Amino acid sequence: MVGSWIWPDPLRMKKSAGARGAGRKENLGGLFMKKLVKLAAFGAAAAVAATLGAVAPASAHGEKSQQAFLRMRTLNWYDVAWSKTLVNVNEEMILSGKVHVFSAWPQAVANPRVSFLNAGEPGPVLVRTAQFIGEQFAPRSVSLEIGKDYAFSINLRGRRAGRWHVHAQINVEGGGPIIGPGQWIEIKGDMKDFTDPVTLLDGSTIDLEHYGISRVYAWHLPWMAVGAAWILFWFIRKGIIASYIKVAEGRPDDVIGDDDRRIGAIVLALTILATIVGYAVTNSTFPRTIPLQAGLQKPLTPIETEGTAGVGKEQVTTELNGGVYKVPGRELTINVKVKNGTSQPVRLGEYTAAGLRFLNPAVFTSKPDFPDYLLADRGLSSDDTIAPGESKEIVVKIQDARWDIERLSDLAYDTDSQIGGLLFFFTPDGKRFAAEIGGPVIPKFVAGDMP
Ligand SMILES: [Cu+2]
Repeated sequence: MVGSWIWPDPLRMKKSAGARGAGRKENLGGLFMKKLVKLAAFGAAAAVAATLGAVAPASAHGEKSQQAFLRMRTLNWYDVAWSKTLVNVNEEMILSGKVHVFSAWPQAVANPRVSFLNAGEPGPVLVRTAQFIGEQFAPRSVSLEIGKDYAFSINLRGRRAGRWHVHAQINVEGGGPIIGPGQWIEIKGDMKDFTDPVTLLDGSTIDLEHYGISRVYAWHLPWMAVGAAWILFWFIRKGIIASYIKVAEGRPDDVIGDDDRRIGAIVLALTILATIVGYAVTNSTFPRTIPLQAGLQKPLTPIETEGTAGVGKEQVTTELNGGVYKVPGRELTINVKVKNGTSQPVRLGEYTAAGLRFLNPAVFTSKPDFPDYLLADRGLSSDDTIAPGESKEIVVKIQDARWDIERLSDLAYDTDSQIGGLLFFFTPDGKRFAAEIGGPVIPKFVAGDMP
């Protein structure tokens, strides 16, 4: 559909090119057609740009496109919770949770030496007003240590009405965003009523939502107008690609005339003048400013919860003794050597990886509140009880369609078919102990029991 607009009739092109070659003997009709074709092409390009802009807010979950090993073997999210799923514009909610930094962090991903906690949302539909790692206010990038656990919480405030998928997310420098579990949040009200009051160091309060907005327009609109005029001028008068070819061939004088140079010099002078005047005016209007605080914040205190660090001396440790991933059945069977270093018997209740939770229904008698697309509440089976002080090899079966839907089954096609994640063990009185699990499993592509 678009193609027929962009590409002019080849015969006509040939004719007009020939006419130019014969010494600019184009008749008025030919000239008119050429301009029309160029305008049509310009319009089509604008239409394509507008369409691309309009389809941008897609509803898909990008995390699925990340490789299975990346999601299972980098950050293991757990206890992620959204304090509300329905908020009004201006209402606060808290996204909190814990994250375990996987010990065998994959080589292909940069270490989380510079990491930034964030909420993954489709644009600023909620604004962050504060965030904490442990007890520490953590608005900047932080260093996360391999093998440690961290608790986090993000204060969010409703801004744009709608139904949005909101994830916990940590951006790792050199590794990209690592996305945690997501939940649908409904925001009611009108963005027009949204305010974002912030108290400055001098005690005055401003509304960040509207602060300095006229300056933003005043600086951007003139530049955009100049840029648009520049593009339009070259497009209509000489053609951008034709001009580029001539300049590339070393014949800039064919394209750029004295008038062009004059206008260029005037625009350059105006730009420098605008910058100097703008700088002076801004400096005198705001004599006291500090630069954006962008350094690395450290050190952070990891948490010592029931996480893999253990509580006090009590700890459950595990070791992966091989496993099989049956692709047709979406079933992972792993042999795990468990050492119960606690004073009570424990049972395996949950396996979590890439934000997905596979629960043992024998331990979880009621369904916890968690996004359904990530919760396989009957996805894990394991019958063994491990006595205090005992070491025992157990067989764990993890089976659910979510393996496939969330594309963790892709691990069968990864360059190293390794799983990762956390196992949660529970004592009879409900105390929880986490243990990291990870290592290679063998993918199996045929159903049945044959090897
Ligand atoms: Cu999502």
